[in-house]
Amino acid sequence: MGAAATLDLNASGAQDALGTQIIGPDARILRGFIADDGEILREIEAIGRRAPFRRMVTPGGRSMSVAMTNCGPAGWVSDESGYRYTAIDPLSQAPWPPMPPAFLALARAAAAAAEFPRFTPDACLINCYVPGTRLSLHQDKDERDFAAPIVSVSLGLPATFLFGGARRADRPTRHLLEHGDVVVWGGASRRYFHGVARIDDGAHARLGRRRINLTFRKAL
Ligand code: MD3
Ligand code: FE
Repeated sequence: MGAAATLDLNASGAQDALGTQIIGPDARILRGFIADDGEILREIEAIGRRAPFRRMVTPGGRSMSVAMTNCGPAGWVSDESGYRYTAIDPLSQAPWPPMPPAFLALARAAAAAAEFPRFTPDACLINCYVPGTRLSLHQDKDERDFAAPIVSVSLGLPATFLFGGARRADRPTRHLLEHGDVVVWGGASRRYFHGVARIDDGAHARLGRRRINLTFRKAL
């Protein structure tokens, strides 16, 4: 996409013919990017059997409302001693399940569509929300490589994504994320504050009373 088109979309918040919406510097929502969710959903269930979703504890001692697991060489964990990436799942003491080829292909295709070729994630954090859960405003700062984008995949119940700015006080814009939407965050947006508003009650045809979000990262 040329510079002029980019500016147009930024100014209007409009969507191009391919369903791409630009919401910040190098941040794009690819609406309905997932053509076929079957294999992705089967892989999530398989990962959840080997590395069950669990509510992690923050360094402040509070249990997060979102349940999490990981796949890939590195997994994000939080406990009393802090946030970090580990090769080993602390629950099983085994490596995190490998990143399924279908996950890697999806993350790469989305990054390439958002003009980040050669994205090779080594971590996939999988968040599971039930109605009533939320993710408060935060920055993702535990990765080593801030030049790499983050690719996020929304599945199941819809959510309102809160997209702030470089400072916590920056008022967030709100963006509805639905099943099959993929968002790519790079450039300056990569360091912006963000969160997820409380999930409304409801049931999704494929996932029931759940929202699952995959975030692909280059952590190591
Ligand atoms: C913007 N997850 O896991 S995904 C997270 O829907 C997280 O589960 C949310 O924030 C979720 O850390 C939002 C979109 C997302 C992920 C990482 C970002 C947006 C981001 C990093 C920087 C800026
Ligand atoms: Fe985040």
